[in-house]
Amino acid sequence: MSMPEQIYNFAKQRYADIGVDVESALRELSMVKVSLQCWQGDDVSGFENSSGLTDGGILATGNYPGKARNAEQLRADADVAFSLIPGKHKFSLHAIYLENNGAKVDRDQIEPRHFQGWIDWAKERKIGLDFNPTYFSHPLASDGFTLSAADLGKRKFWIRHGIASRKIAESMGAQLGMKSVVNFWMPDGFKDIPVDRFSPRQRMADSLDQIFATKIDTNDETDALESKLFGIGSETYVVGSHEFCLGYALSRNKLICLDAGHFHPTEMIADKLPGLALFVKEFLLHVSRPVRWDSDHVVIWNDDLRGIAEELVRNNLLGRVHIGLDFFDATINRIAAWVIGTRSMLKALLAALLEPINDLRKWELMGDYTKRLAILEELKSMPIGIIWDYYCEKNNVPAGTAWIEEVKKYESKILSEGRK
Ligand code: RNT
Ligand code: ZN
Repeated sequence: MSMPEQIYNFAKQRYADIGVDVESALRELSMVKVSLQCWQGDDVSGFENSSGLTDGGILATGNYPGKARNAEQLRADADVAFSLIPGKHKFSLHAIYLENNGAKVDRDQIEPRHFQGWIDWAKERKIGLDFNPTYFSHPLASDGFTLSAADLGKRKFWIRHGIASRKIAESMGAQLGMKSVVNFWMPDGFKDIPVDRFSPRQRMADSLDQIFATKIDTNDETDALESKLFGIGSETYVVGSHEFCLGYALSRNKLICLDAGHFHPTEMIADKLPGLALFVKEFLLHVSRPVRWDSDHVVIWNDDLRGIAEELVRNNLLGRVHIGLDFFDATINRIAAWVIGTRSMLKALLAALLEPINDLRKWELMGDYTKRLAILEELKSMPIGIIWDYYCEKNNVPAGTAWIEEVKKYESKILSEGRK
């Protein structure tokens, strides 16, 4: 049943009463692209071999049935997710999601042709693609070092992987007419107390410099660096710490990628956005949900997410941010995970777009913190759900809870076809 016009008009009027133009908020929302992470679809396994996620300090837990085992299945699953999310978005691939008819291609040998299936798929759907070199789940990463490895042969292998990845993204960007963001996340680090915290960073910076020395068309490709506080097996020391990545990004004109799970538990990435906005041109976000640690739970519409969306909107940063999702939960339906996370991200942005920000700023400047707090609190119970449902309907995707049934139907179908 679609929503009666009066209901939407009533909600719209409630916002107009506090000076908010709903139609213009929806227009802005429709321009936002969220990059859905391919790795939620198969627990970061990829299609290189059957061993799946190994080393790298990250962990997918759970054994919910029906995970995608090949690119075709993963694309079919992503199609279902996209059909339940309003708007046109992007898909983020890791290098291990290559297609080569079962034959082994090592990481330093990957080429655009190994991703042509993905590019054709994206083109048909008018979505963009982002890319990630994979610096984990590989014998040459199993001792915990890649771009910062002391062994030169190993380091060179990973440098070649970085260059190959950028070329693939360049081809994606050119073919799709939409810039592809390459995110460099290296798990390199020590479990226990190192005596030399400097040399690995020097080596990593040098490796990155070599990777970025290759000329790539900046209309088609751009690069980001993702920092991390710790990982499983790198509890004491991570080469790519926040200071390292931020220093590198600022000095080399690269994007900084902020992952919501990569900081101390009470440290929010939301406040880093206005903190950095004066100094960096663009950001990449890995919107994730840490629970006690970097657990990569499915993103929900909680205060952390509200905060991120508010800072993006209030500081006019939507044109300077690439919003990527990063979670991988194998205990629930993986398509539902994408849908829940992406819809939550969009709802948080909608809520931020529906704030009477100019008035709020005015009251803050006048020192009227009472009014500021009162209005912020009242905003939470404004009829945003009605606006959201209207937006979904307008974009021909299920409003409210109706999408859940669609996922269930698809699940029964693929399980009955024998997917385990
Ligand atoms: C790991 C990083 C990284 C990965 C993906 C799979 O802690 O967040 O972004 O999650 O590259
Ligand atoms: Zn991340």
